[in-house]
Amino acid sequence: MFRLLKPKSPAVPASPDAPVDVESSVAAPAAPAPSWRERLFGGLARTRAQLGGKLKSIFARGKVDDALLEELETLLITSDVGIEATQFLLDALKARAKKEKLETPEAIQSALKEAFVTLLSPLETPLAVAGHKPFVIMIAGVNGAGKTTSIGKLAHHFQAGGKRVLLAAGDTFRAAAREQLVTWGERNSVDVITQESGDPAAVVFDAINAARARNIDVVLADTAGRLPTQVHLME
Ligand SMILES: Nc1nc2c(ncn2[C@@H]2O[C@H](COP(=O)(O)OP(=O)(O)OP(=O)(O)O)[C@@H](O)[C@H]2O)c(=O)[nH]1
Ligand SMILES: [Mg+2]
Repeated sequence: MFRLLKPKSPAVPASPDAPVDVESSVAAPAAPAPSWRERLFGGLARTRAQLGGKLKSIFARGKVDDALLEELETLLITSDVGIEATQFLLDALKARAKKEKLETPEAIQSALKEAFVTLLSPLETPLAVAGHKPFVIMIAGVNGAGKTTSIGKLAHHFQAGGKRVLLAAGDTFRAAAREQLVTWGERNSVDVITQESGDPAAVVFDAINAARARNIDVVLADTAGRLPTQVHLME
């Protein structure tokens, strides 16, 4: 019932939706095209420059007053930090400012950084996949959040740790999603279980059966984008 796509050639992981540089393949020798890593870090540098610039101007106020907290709140929420986490960070910064008189941009920045570390470090636990075989990870989330890209990265990570990986193309909502995952599979030399059409659950079911038969350690299942608050879609 299912189609198994064998990887064509091993290669380094790269963004499947990266633009194809047609010109460089036909034109006379030109400057080498930037690698995937260079393009990724270039994109991240732009984000960092924009966000960092805004943060810098907020910290430059030099004291934790209502205006600073308000600007910081807006920036955190618009950067998808989330309401609860933003409130935690603002409260922590306010309490620290009251106790320690934060009066320089550096002191405010370092207090915010520590509040972030307090918030995030309990979540930093190793992902132990040895307890189940296959260990199945279903990636769910909002459209465009980076699910399929993360699957590519995770596949590479698990393979580097000596695990056998299989991908399940459970985003059956649009054909391009399947092709995107297949490209990631090719880049990591990992098999991808797909179906021409149909039910995401059937694809994942097939993938798990295939994984059992082939002694696979980890199955990574892609899904179509959806809001986690849409309970019926999540179910
Ligand atoms: N800067 C940055 N971009 C990312 C990251 N992960 C993914 N992207 C980019 O975000 C876009 C969407 O990534 P996908 O992996 O296709 O997202 P998705 O959640 O699978 O999207 P849907 O399948 O449409 O719901 C692509 O252009 C990716 O290159 C990341 O960690 N950082
Ligand atoms: Mg996707």
